Amino acid sequence: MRLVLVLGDQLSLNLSALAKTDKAKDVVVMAEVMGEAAYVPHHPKKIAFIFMAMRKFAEKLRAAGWTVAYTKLDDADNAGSITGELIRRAAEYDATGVVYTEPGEWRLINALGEMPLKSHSLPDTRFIASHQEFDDWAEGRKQLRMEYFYRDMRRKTGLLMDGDKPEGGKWNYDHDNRKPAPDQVDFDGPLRFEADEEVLDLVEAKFPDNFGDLRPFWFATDGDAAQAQLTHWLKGGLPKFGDFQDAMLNDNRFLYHSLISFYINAGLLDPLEVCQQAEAVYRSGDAPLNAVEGFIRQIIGWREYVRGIYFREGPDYTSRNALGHKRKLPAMYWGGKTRMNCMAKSVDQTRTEAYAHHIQRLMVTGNFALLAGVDPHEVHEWYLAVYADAYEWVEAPNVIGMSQFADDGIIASKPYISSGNYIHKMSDYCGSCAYRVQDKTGEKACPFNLLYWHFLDNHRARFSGNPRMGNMYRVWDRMDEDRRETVLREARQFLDKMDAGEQV
Ligand code: FAD
Ligand code: DLZ
Ligand code: SF4
Repeated sequence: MRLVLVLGDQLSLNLSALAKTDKAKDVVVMAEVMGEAAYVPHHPKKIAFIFMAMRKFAEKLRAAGWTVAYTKLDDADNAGSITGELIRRAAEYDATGVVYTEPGEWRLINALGEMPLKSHSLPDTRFIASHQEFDDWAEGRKQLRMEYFYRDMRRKTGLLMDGDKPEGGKWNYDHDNRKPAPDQVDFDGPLRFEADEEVLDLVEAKFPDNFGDLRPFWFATDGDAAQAQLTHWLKGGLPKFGDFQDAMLNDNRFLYHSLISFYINAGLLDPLEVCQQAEAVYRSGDAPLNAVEGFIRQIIGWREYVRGIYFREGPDYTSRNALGHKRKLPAMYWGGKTRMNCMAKSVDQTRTEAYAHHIQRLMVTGNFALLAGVDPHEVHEWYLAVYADAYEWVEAPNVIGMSQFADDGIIASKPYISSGNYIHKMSDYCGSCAYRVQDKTGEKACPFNLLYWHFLDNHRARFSGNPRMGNMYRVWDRMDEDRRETVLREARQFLDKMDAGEQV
């Protein structure tokens, strides 16, 4: 008999390792281990979500006829790591080897590869593009533009296609999206589900100092509940998803977002089925094309594309630092007080929900870290820890590549930076901030305004030749010299204050 490893983010009945083994003979190994629960200080909600979902999935496997050797975190004989557990179970069951589906992090791929057991790794077939397909697409291209990859995925899946043409005549309806924050949100956010109290008590006892609120815990922890959340959102959230995708509000954390990344990434929902359900809503006339195309693009476009980049670029991707940034991650990321309302709100909801939506991650916390010159590896470890949907294959390209430009432009053709203006346009944060977004210099100047020019000035050699950034340099160069000096001096003063641990 063989052991079949099922990891905490592989909770799908159609997992390749399950499909290629025999429930009459083989034994599934699932293990809650410190090695996975503590390699970064994960948000307590993320740990609880994974443990609850793993326990329910083990029951589902047993009901389907599998033998499951399940180890709880506080079991006395817990070996503490995935490989340790496999070695222990191999001796217990006299197994001839281990079959597993490729994990989503190089760290674990390498550990499994070095294990002193006969093992067989299978591709993770829960994605639309295989590694080979992505590499074939990428080969020989000067720039790996997501948009072209996405079109191939549309053709491959047949989603929103009208014969061999894109539905409606255009591949991408982003032009119709990105409206500023609405006055009223007529969708009541995600469904809330009951928690497993035993797991909550366990996580509370074992991870008392991790950043993040464990309670109230509301995530879905099995496939049926995750589907209920999807159904709820397809009806109430999808129709306006496109319009307000980039909006941010003080008093609404979720707007029209789907809140399904945790579920898809852990295996509770299948990405292709999710998109097919969204397309059905469009076909029945209940959601407009701009919303549905925008949503499907995030999943078969961005999600697949970032995974392709992670595996193509290899294990050193997370240590890249093309801009040479060295600053330590400021205390405000761990809840330290800040006068910047946009940062305070984005971090606060990260602490309570283990969730922030895309624009908060990209244009608030990511933008600030990049403008302030924070070491991208520290930024990467923060995102990997604090979001319940974070595993390296998806987090690292978004952080190292898209947000921090640390991969030197593989994902983003220019850095995602902005002054306070963008945040002001897309949110109501600035109205209740101690800083003034209109002020470019002076005591109350919005820090994003100061740091924006400071960043451009610092990286002139790298970016002034970028055709998409020439305009910004021209504006900067046209400012009179006194003003430029004031901006740079005030930016440095701000950074010095922050580094000294003072509240900024
Ligand atoms: P929605 O806004 O409703 O979008 C629908 C779905 O599209 C998501 O559930 C997700 O599956 C997919 N999606 C959207 N954008 C992306 C993207 N850029 N990459 C991959 N999938 C995408 N997403 C993660 O799943 N895990 C991460 O660790 C993660 N880290 C991020 C870090 C940064 C700096 C940035 C800028 C983005 C990150 N994202 C990550 C992408 C995106 O922010 C989240 O997928 C999204 O916010 C999840 O919320 P939602 O389910 O409500 O998504
Ligand atoms: C994230 C996570 C956590 C917190 N705990 C476990 C665990 O105890 N057991 C497990 O099998 N998986 C866990 N995971 C998910 C793994 O870290 C994930 O499978 C790898 O990082 C690869 O994506
Ligand atoms: Fe953020 Fe600046 Fe607006 Fe304050 S004024 S909320 S710091 S963008």
